[in-house]
Amino acid sequence: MRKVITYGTFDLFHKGHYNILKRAKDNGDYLIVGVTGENYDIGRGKLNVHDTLATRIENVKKTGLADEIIVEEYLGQKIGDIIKYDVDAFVIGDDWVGKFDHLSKYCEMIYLERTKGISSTQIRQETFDHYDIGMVCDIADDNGIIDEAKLLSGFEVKNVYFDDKSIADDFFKRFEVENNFDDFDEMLDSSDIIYVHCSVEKRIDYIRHALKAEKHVIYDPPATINPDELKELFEIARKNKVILMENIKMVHIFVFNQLLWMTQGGLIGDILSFNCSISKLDDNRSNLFYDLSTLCLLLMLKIMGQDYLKSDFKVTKSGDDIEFASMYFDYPKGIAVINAGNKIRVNNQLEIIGSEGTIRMFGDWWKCKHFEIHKPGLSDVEVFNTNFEGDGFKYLIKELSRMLATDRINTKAILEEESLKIVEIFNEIDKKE
Ligand code: C2G
Repeated sequence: MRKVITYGTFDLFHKGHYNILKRAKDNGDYLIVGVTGENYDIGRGKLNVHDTLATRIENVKKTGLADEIIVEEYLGQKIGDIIKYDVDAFVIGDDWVGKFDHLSKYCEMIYLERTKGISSTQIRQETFDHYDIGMVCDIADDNGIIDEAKLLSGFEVKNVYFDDKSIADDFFKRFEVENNFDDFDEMLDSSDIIYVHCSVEKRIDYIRHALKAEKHVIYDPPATINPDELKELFEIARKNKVILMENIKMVHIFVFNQLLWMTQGGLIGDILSFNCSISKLDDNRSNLFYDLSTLCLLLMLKIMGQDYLKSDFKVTKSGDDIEFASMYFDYPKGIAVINAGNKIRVNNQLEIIGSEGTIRMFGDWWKCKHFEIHKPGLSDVEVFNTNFEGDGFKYLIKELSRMLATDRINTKAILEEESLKIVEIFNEIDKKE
């Protein structure tokens, strides 16, 4: 019996998919179809997948061509599958020509011509809504959104409004955006989603204005350091049924959930100490301290909770700008210390000490690419990793697209509670000075 294997995502199942399965089956007696798992697709940058794994498997099953369906979960699995299932031939479309030649060591490699004129990408473009993103900025930087939005079909940064017109030339040297508006209202009219990317003191007006115009908003947090103003923004968003989403990418990355699982699930015992530091010296925006410490505070609140007994802050300022602050929070079972510097360098790192182990993250820990668990007495270090290029904006937009597609504004993903608590902390720091 000749066994044939083929793989695919089979999203929005179409004629091209059917044809390749049919020809693969005709190539032997027994057909195994590997359908890609969701995490595998996300890991290989295929973020546009619309159908769930269950639907995609069901669609393959309905063809009646597959004798066996398996799930492809990780890079490299194909080699193991060929050996495990004793496969004679591997079939794949010719869009992959040359990419799998190394598998000819294990079985016959067959590339078949793709069916012309049809693809999942094309169906997605024709079927689903399109969202034009307009961005407000006061520095010649996009935080990664321009390139990363392109990875999700239906999303594109089309418009820009410069809060500071003098940065336009620098900006256009680095990025291509179709329309540059002189007037913010005009940009609002031409955009479905607004990304507010400017210094903290200017954010609230743009956000409020965009929400009142019933636009979805992504903003660099904090929106303000006044809790009443933030509550007002939440209210407008709710009333106008639009999404108000913090640009905090780490919460949309699966390593972040693993970190919560390890800490909240008691896997390193009681948390005795949470220590995290962050600094950024190459950004001249005023009061960047608030942006930087938002990341630290969010993680602290997620891991240690909101019920600390007391807090204290030591702040070093230059004029109105906070250069460095040390923040201290006394929890019933542990202590959290956060050091955030705008002009004063500290090593970026995170250490969470539990009664049964320590978690460490180095470098740009807020990207949540990896963390280590050190267990007392064990020489082995457990490492949790995720592989992605860029800043992670694509995962945030993916989440946004999920909310838009299901018409469900997921406040858990929006971090409303934590954002408010963070702004309350900032307000306290501000009052203390
Ligand atoms: N295909 C085709 N004609 C089309 C579209 C797709 O023959 N018009 C084929 C592809 O070449 C592939 C299969 O259908 O062999 C599944 O395509 P996708 O769902 O796009 O999956 P893909 O991303 O190509 O994944 O491990 C995954 C595999 O490497 C392939």
